[in-house]
Amino acid sequence: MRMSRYLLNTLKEVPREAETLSHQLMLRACMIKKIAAGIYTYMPMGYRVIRKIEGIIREELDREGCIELLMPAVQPAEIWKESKRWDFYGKELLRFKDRKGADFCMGPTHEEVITDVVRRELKSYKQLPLNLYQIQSKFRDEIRPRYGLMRGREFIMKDAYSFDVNDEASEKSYWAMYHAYARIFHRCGLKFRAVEADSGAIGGSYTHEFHVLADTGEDTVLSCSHCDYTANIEKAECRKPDHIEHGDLHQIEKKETPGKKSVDDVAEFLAVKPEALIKTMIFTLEDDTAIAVLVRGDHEVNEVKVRNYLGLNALELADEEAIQSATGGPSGFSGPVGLKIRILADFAVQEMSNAVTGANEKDMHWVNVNPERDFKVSEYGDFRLAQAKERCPRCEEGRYQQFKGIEVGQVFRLGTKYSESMNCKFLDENGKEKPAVMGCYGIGVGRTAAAAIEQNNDENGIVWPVNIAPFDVMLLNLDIQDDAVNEAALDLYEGLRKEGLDVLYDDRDVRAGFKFKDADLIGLPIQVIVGKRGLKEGLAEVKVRRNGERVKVSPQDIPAKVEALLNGLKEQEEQRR
Ligand code: 9G3
Repeated sequence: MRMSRYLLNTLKEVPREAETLSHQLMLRACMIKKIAAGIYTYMPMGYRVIRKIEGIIREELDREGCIELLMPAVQPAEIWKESKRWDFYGKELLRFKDRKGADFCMGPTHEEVITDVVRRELKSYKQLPLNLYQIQSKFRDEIRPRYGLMRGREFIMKDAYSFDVNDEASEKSYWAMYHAYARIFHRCGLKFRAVEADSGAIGGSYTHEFHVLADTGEDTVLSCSHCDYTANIEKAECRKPDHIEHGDLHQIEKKETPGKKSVDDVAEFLAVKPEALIKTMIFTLEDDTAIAVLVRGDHEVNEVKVRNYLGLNALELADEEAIQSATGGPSGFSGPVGLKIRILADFAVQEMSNAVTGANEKDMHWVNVNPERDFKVSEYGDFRLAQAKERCPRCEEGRYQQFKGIEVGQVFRLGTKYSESMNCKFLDENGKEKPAVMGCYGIGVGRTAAAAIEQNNDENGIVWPVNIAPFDVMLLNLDIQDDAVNEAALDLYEGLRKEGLDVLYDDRDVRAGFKFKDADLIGLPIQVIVGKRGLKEGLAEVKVRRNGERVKVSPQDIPAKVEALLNGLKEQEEQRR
């Protein structure tokens, strides 16, 4: 492709609305153009990356026996009413009426549609296992779309759905997709982790998220340094603390702590360590009852763990009024002593003695508070956020390491949630009617491209992994006024394409320096540079974008040299761990 004929106007300045690096670079390299909040046009070069990622996904899923189809983006409300999700989702589900006043939504996901498709086709267990997938635009009306393709409102997702005769078969499908995902992300040249994630209140089922490691990732992931236990911080389990033999329990005493609310302020004022405090969080449940959750002063409540323990879909921190009515005192001075509401406490609280807690009274705290003597805990559990460096709950040697991740894929066990509610059944070998056991699997295609940039860049721009680069080679002609150089450049252009390589030929009438900057910004893996000076020595130059390595080669050896360099890069990138 010739740059002079292409649609690729790079930007020198960083657009101010772009907060993350990948968003800045995608805009500067003219890969995307925003048309509305969270809604983008994939510009020609950006779309080539999308197509490369889709190609890898298709190859790996087809190899697994998955079958591609394409479902509608517009979905009728009826099937969402069957699955009882029409009233469950709020404004994130973009709804509208057609000319006859019928209700529709822009599909944010396709469980209902695929279950409707399969229930019409499925009769016998002999048709299972079945794994159908599509690569399709989704729409989720995010309240704050940001970071470009990372959190858009309309985005391209590969979503797959598996149908099996029973849980055991469904488990096989789940792990087949799990390993297919690992192959996909390795081939995309990404360093990633499969992470045990929170599967919501649905007990028993589990899910893994695939995170690309990047400091700008929004998710926090904890991974054991020794065994391979890796979990999203929302789910990461905490090792139960070792039992501590208490010393003697002192007399409880109320102390004035004027205006001291935070753990650090109270600890400093009373000259104790934060871990001597019991932090009391008051939550209101869906039915407006209040509960208290206690954690040690140096720990944080893990709301997802509490919500799942209670089997709730929603759980929120009590507001001032709810705190007042539940504890009798203002926020910032809450404590368990004298509380009439249900109290959950993290295991670490069980090992505390002579602790400090709020006195449910303005500017007052209790000291020498002892669990069971001074307050009753209804249940102890793992209710806190795990932290880096603490011991792994799964093995004896390891400690948690914390890293930031960008979630690019998810694999879910769905069980019969949709097949029951939407009557997607089959006759088993005994002629008995059974609901299909389902799984669903998503990859954010645009988000994978953005995550690849977050993980592959330097001060000059993008450094594309070979397998998802929009082109293989950037061919720079430094002297387009010179016939000999033009002829050599065209020969190279043809020679490289004959090797089956995708070439972007910078034949623009601009200064060399400008071409070098653009080549580094756009980030193709290999640059081939042809100019008068080099040709005088009968040489052209090859530059590897990732490490800046340059080598002068006679033009006729360039295609083979480039092919070899690309294969070497591919090798390294696919082995990334
Ligand atoms: C909605 C809206 C937003 C949503 C959903 C439904 C997330 C919704 C979860 C999933 C699960 C899997 C198949 C591919 C992989 C993920 N956000 N989810 O169901 F109506 Cl507005 O989408 N679906």
